[in-house]
Amino acid sequence: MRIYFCGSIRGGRQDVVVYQRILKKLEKYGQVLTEHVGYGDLSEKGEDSVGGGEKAIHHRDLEWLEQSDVIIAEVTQPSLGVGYELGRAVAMHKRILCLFRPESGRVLSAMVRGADDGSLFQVLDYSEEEVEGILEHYFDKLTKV
Ligand code: 6K6
Repeated sequence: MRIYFCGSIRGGRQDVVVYQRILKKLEKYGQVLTEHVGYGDLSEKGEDSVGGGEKAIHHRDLEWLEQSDVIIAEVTQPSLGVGYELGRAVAMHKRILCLFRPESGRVLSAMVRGADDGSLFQVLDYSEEEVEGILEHYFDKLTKV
């Protein structure tokens, strides 16, 4: 299974430790195409370490999105890029799970929460210590679909 993980880069790196925890778990379920989202040394500038500039990043990420079987997005830290990826993934009819931590004090965008259709697009509220269990449950159900 190919997994595309979305998390904030230029939107702010406050949750990088949570991204790393999610990525560690996701690796058990398949090939994660976007491990770089969890890099601890990546700043909010989101430097282009691969070369080719922002067009190349956009092009490559959309190719990975096309190739992915499931998209997991941590959406607590608002990010334009993650919102964009989610919109593109919906248009591709991809299976999407958004994870949000209400204890952050934030309120999730209505455009994300309102997209939950109980099937292909799901939004789950969670607290950090629950994340592994939530992913186990999600992927268990997915493999039985
Ligand atoms: C190189 C190594 C790590 O990061 C880079 C360069 N920047 C990006 N590389 C790959 N994907 C990116 C990069 N910047 C943003 N994205 C994508 O947008 C990721 O898949 C994230 O899910 C999302 C973050 O968007 P912003 O708006 O918070 O940056």
